[in-house]
Amino acid sequence: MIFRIFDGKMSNHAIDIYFFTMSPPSRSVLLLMKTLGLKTNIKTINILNGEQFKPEFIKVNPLHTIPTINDDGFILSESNAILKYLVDQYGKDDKLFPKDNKKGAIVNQMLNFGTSTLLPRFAATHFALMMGGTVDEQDKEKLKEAFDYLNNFLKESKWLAGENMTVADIAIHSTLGNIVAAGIYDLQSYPNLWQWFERTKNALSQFGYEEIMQAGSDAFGHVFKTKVNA
Ligand SMILES: N[C@@H](CCC(=O)N[C@@H](CS)C(=O)NCC(=O)O)C(=O)O
Repeated sequence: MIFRIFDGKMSNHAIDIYFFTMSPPSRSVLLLMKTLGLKTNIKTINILNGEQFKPEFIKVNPLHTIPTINDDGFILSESNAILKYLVDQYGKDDKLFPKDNKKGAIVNQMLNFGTSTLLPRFAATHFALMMGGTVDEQDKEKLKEAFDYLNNFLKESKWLAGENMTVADIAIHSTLGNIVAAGIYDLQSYPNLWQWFERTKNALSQFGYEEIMQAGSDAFGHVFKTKVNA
């Protein structure tokens, strides 16, 4: 029997998730759903083929971003909002997103760092290469600054926001997964960050890490390397 440390409240219905495997915020939401033991109905939106612009999806999310969920008619986009909603609505307890104001604020700080700093810096350094261009030195340094920030933070702390793993660990791990798979930056040279990366992977292994995180980042790594070496 699997010991489910993050058992969710029982939910009989499946929640729709508009998802693409290579998208870090999509993966963190899906992995959280699995961690909470929720039933999911995955609706793949292949953004490489422009499927996010299909009228059916624009009706659901006019901003055409994934992840988006539809929980029994309640439609929500923006991964950080979705992560909080799911823990509040279905978490057996508040470990993955503490209700305590200050603890919750640190989770928010890290989630916002993930989507407002890390994800754009990842995009600036990797998407230009995929399009056949070059990357500014300044953009490389900015990405390394983000690694340094996380590495220093993790000197004092086992997890990114307090004494337990939270949704911030899942979200930031997801973006770093694409960076590791692309193979340009060596995260192993940031020892605290690398140990935490492995720790998070182990903690999530029983909730579908391989099928969701590993498979998705590997798929991104493959496309990245194919385009860059073409
Ligand atoms: N801030 C959003 C970002 C979502 C986002 O940009 N998703 C990308 C994939 S990683 C996407 O949907 N791109 C397609 C598009 O914007 O048309 C979130 O955290 O959910």
